[in-house]
Amino acid sequence: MPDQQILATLNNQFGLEGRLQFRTIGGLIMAEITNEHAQATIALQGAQVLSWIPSGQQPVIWLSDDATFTPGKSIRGGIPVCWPWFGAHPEHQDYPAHGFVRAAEWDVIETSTLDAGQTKIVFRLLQRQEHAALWPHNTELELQVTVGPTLELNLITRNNGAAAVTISQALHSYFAVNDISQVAIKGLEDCQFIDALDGWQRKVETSPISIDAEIDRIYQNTQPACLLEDTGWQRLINIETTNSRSTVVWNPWIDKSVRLGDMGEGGYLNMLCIETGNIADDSVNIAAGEEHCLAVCYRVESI
Ligand code: TA6
Repeated sequence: MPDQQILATLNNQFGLEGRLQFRTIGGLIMAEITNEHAQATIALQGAQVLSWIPSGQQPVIWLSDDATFTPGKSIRGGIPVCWPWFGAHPEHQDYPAHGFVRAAEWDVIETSTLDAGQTKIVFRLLQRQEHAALWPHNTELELQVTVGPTLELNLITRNNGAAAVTISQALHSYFAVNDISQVAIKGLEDCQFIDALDGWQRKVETSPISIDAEIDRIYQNTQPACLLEDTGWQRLINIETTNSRSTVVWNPWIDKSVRLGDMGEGGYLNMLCIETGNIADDSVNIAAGEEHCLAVCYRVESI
């Protein structure tokens, strides 16, 4: 159970009356946000958004019914931050998949209410001794999250070191869908993708994507926008990105869900990952003293 003193200090320093308070779920501290536009929950571990529910809407972000909230263990669902490498580490297979920041405790450095009533919270992860063996670089990471009629995330990498660094990254978003058989992804047509289920072969997308089996694809050189059409819930989720050239599409379906063990009963039927990032050919080189900002904005509209 997190230290009650830490909780009290967080609420004193960063709580917003009636809009943002910190509390614990399982072994983790969460920021609970409620404003006139939406509700959201964000874990300090991984600065991981776990839910976003615009007023009068179905949840947009999916969280597994079997998710666990254990320090140091990544949470199944929400928006995990994959950084500074996506997937398996290129050289060290024993390094944690998707990097180490999703299991690290981030600091809250700012909270505020914006003019139109949105709630903004900023998290930071500075270089730490415990991560040095995995990532011997003087970098700092900041995630700005704005909760309102849209959900906006800005992931900023600052290279405070004397040498350039190369990263791959993703905002590994799990979207909630009414029924996986009634969705389509549009905007990735004609893009090349790496098929992680077929020997990492490179192929080209020819049509809007519908899902009827396990899928795990890394689309390269993608456009700044795509959308998730959910005819079951009669809505479109618009995904607008900045400084992102890769999009990952993932659903574990049945067998992989069983192997993962925390997807929940039939969870794969109600989630779809569409991840905004820079991966493989689109990895990012950041010069000494420079910074890079990966941004995404989710906007829901009825159809
Ligand atoms: O983003 C897709 C992916 O890389 C899949 O290969 C799958 O492993 C998924 O991420 C989940 O990874 P995790 O480490 O959270 O189990």
